[in-house]
Amino acid sequence: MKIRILTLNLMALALIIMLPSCQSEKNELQPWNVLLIFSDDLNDWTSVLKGHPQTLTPNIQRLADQSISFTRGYCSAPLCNASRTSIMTGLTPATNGIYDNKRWFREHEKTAGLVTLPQYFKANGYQTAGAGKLFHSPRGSGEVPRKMSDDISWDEQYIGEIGAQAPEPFPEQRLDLPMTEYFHAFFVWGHSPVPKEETHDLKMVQYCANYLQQDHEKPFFLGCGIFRPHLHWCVPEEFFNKFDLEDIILPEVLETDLEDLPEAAKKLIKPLVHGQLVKQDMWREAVRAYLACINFADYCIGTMLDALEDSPYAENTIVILMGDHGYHLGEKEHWTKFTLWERAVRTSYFIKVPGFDPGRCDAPVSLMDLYPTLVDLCGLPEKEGLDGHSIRPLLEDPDAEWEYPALTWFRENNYSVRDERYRYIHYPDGSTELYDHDADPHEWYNLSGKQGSKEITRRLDAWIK
Ligand SMILES: [Ca+2]
Ligand SMILES: [Ca+2]
Repeated sequence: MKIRILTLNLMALALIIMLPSCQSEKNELQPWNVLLIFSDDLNDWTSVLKGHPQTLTPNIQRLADQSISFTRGYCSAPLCNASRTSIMTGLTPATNGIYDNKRWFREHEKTAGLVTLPQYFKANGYQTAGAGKLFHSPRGSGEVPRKMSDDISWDEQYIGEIGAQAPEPFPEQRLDLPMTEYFHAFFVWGHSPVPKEETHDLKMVQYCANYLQQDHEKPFFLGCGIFRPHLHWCVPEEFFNKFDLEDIILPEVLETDLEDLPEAAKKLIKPLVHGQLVKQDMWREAVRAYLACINFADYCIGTMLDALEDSPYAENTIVILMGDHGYHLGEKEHWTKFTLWERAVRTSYFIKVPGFDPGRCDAPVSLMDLYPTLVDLCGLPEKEGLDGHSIRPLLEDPDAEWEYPALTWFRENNYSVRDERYRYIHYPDGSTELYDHDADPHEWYNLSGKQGSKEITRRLDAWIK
């Protein structure tokens, strides 16, 4: 009898040892669920990162108060498709070959069979549900609507009308610009004609809220892709009314900022948009419209957090909130994304893990690190071949040693390396920029070629090579 009990005890011990580490510590409510919230084109204009002094983001603050807030969270590409493909595949654009918004990874031989982050959870016992804009699949053609999704990644989906840019706005302002169709069609802001409950974003959030009210036999991975503050900047009037146009503070700029930029950098800038906005006295209006859309996204996030808190999954769900890249609103006379400066590649990035202490982490991390991090946290088998690194050590101790810089590509051969202090940028013609964030948080003064810069640029460049 004694021998049998001993054998049973040994078996139990062996089982405990065999369980993934996260299942034996921190929290008895495992396996954990995952709630991944994207906010499209959200830069660092949150109350946490203080990218703009007037931003109103009480719900993001509420989540941050329970999370590790990454003050240096960077995309691997400063545009939707390439960034999201990198996040979802755990690979850099240099590895997966997806640098732009046109190529869809499922349509290319080399990447068609990649297993995405949610797909990997699906293959390892999770139920996956995706709502709204999580992927950025190519534009639909003819009668085929744009889906912004990857069917194989999800057990169930709510696509809604997110890709349609709707609800159709009543634009107060539509810039009359002699420029490309793209900007003429997109650079629009104004009040949305429908009440907030009827907006596509909140309908999508409602789907997620309903999902959280259901009983789920398996642990789940729920993706919630909020479309704002992406253009058009059209949200219900109440969100605009929170910001007095006369009082809007413009981003800080240096008049001579472009003078020390290489030609390759200047080519990325859209001075036409900026020039017209200034000439037509619309810079403030545009900033207000972006702030209104962030506040609307924050409202959606709050609705999502309320739903989680009122659900049976409040205590055992990992919550991630991230933008997919940063955003310029006139800095360096540039608008939108598509550059390698801090403005376009830094985004808001928060991860809440049940039982982990909240805090701030200043280590440079990549959004691409999310894949290995979630696999690690949830005790899934290690996924071979990912480019990112699990940031679990930083979630457990935000001051932990972290050796990796954040790498970003824009098209092939434009790339940037960011460590805790410096940003280094390299263009295809060999020209470079270097900024010291300790002295120059706005990246106004290009140190490339200056005394002492060579060693720093060589060290940072080696990460790409
Ligand atoms: Ca985006
Ligand atoms: Ca400059």
